[in-house]
Formats: sequence, structure tokens, C-alpha cells
Amino acid sequence: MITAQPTLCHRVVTVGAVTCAAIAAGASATAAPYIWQHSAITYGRVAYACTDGIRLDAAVGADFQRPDDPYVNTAVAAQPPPTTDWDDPDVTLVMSQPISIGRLKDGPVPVDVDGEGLVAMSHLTSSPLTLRYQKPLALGPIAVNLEGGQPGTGRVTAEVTDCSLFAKIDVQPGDRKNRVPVGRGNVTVAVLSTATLDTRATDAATYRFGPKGAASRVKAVRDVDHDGRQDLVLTFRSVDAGLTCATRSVALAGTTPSGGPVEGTAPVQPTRC
Ligand SMILES: [Ca+2]
Ligand SMILES: [Ca+2]
Repeated sequence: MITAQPTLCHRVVTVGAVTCAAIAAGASATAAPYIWQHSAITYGRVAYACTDGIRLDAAVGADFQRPDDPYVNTAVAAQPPPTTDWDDPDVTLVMSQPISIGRLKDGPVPVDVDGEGLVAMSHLTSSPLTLRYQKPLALGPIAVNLEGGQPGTGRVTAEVTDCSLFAKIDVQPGDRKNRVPVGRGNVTVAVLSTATLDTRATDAATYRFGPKGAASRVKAVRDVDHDGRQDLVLTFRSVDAGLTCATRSVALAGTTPSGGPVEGTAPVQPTRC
């Protein structure tokens, strides 16, 4: 059995059982989202479409005798999904990114492709590809293709849910250098609201911060970036967060009302070292 271990969702590649709530919420909205889709050469399956990008499992059919090792191409995403060929001038590509899918050293393996049964794959991602957001997305369907959006190639669709599309956080609001105390003191982190996510609606208790995953001690609401949207402001103890003099970036992770992940990272400058 081949398994994939996405950062925040756990599921098995061989059967299309997705246990990420963000995907489950969108799955009923479209006819066939989140499936492996045959495109003559490649197959793809969206793990989820939130946080900092779209997580995608990808594979190449073994009957495609491409000598490349690994399979190198370009993944693209379009929103809204094209109704005709990808070279339609009305198609809006919202992402375009080089991809590389490693060749399986021990030869092809069978993978259960929805609608196709077991298909032998010569190349398979060991963990999901991340197509990073290059512009804000609308809530709704998005189409992803692994072959540069060439006309006639297959695509897989996904639903963009109420995730923070860029997962913006502001560590120590008001301090552009993000100076954080080490050994004592508190760190304040604002989870910035966006056009698609009111962070006030997220549960402060779900957030974990820093290497040690600290829970917040104080929750407040204010507009820290002065964009007219109220932001969720959380305070953590530096010691609880596990910040050290070697810490150069921090991460904050929480959960949206529909169960989707919110992740943010930011560089920091340790002080009192
Ligand atoms: Ca700051
Ligand atoms: Ca704001």
C-alpha cells in the first residue's frame, strides 16, 4: 500500500477516502472533485485546496514510455475551470509552476484510480505537491492540470473553501522586525482577516504556535493592518512556544469553521539572547 502524508490531512492514496474536512465541505458542490483524472499521461488528485496552496498527489502512467527521470512538466490551475480547451483565450490561469514527479525505482506500482480501476504508475509523488498561490483565489471550483494546460489534457477540479488563502499572520503587530523575546515574555500574533476569511470566526482554541505548539493565553480582536477588517490577535508565552535564540521563523496553525486548516509562517528576530 502506498500512503501519502499531507501536512494536515491524512489519507491513503489507493482509495479516494479523503478525511480533510475542508475538502469534504466542498466535495458535494461539484460532480467529480478530488479524483484521479486520466489525461493520457498523468493523473492527479487534489488533497486539499487551502492554506498556502493546493496540495496534489500526482502520478504518471507506466504505459507512457517517457525516458525522463523524473517526469518534469508544468502544473497550472485555472479559475473558473475551463469549459473548453485550455488554450481558450478566456481561460484565466491563476497558477503556473514547474513540477517534478519522481520515477519509482522498484518499477511500476498499481494505484486505484477512480473510474479506471488499478492503473500501473511509473512515477508517483511520495508526498503531495504544493502549488503555491500566486494570486488570491475566489471561493469556488478550480481546475488543475499537470501538463502545462495543453489543449485536450485532463484536469482535476477542486473546491476552494474558506481557508485563509495566503494565511497571513503578523508577529508582534507594530514591529516590522518581528522581534520576539526568548526565555520569558509574550509574543503576540495577529491572524489577518481577508476577503474570504473572517478570522474572528475561527476558534482561538484551535491555534498552536511555535516549535512547541503553544496554545494562546489571551485572545483579542482589532484591525492591526488597518484594512477595515477586524483581525484575531492571540498572545502566547515565548517559553510555551519553544522559541530559542536559533529560531528564525515561526508557524501558527489553526482551524476554520468548516474544519479547514489555517497556516501562517513569518520570520522572526530573537531578542534577549
Ligand atoms: Ca510584525
Ligand atoms: Ca485587518
